[in-house]
Amino acid sequence: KHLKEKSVSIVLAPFSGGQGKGGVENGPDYMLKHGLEKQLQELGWKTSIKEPLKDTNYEELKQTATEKSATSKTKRGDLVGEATKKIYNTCKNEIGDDFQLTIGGDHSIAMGSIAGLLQRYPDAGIIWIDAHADINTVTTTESGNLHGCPVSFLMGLDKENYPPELQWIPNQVLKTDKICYIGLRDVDAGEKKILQENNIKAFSMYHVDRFGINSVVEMAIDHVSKGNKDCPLMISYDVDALEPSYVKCTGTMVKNGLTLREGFFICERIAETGNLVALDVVEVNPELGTNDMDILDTIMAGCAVVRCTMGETLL
Ligand code: HAR
Ligand code: MN
Ligand code: MN
Ligand code: MN
Repeated sequence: KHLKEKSVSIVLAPFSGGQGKGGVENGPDYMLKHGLEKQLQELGWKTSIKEPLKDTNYEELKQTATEKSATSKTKRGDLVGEATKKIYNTCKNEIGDDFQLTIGGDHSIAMGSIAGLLQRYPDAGIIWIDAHADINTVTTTESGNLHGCPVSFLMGLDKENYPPELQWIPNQVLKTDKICYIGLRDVDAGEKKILQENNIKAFSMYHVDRFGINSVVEMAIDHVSKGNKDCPLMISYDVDALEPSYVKCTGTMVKNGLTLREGFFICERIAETGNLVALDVVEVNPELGTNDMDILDTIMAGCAVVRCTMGETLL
């Protein structure tokens, strides 16, 4: 409906500064080596690759980052600011009428991909698949990791405390009633308060069990679409939403997650609306695998999320 042709821009976001573990910056490489681009071509997509972070010297950045942001409560603010702003500019200016597929990297990259998408589709609804709510503010975060904060930054919550490097995010670009979560099961006390106070729609694993995944996805689509049957939709997919026995190579595993089928069904059902315009796949960290099987499982799950979103299982 929204795309003129079946063409996808694959935005590579090999970035790990939103959290402390190395390796998640290799997610895009592993997924491409697994054949992701060819898989999309086989589904009839014209593909092109965008690399907003290609010329970034991270070693240099990391040095200044530790010095400059030593006083801030959030970690590596300038690193995250620099990387997400580049991703933002690419997503805002270089996607045209393509589907926007962003491959992370940790979930802080969604500050760039979602802010960018919302410049092109200001009305888009965001469906956030995750074990975590990622809505901590500078004030509430206990870890200081910015991958636990992207949603609050996109909403302009606690803006007076933003690290200066993240001031570029357009103010309140994401409205509190245009996002819906599925899969939550590890939400900090401060985050629960923010969700409640702002009336933000969230389906935890409890709701998945209570209503079943089909009803949950239906309610999520309805909520973010606000009565517009043509509302553009984006999925921001953290692979830690999935049950860790299938997805071990991710930085913050939480047990009792979505089954693989539930996780894929979410993508398939949203794809079926014909309204999808963008997808993030994040937190694939191949370096956290202790054997090749575990690594392959996680990469395969990440690639399958992309294919299910891009129409593989629709007849
Ligand atoms: N809530 C915790 C924090 O803010 C952990 C969240 C980060 N983990 C993620 N994000 N993978 O989805 O630090
Ligand atoms: Mn998560
Ligand atoms: Mn926790
Ligand atoms: Mn996340």
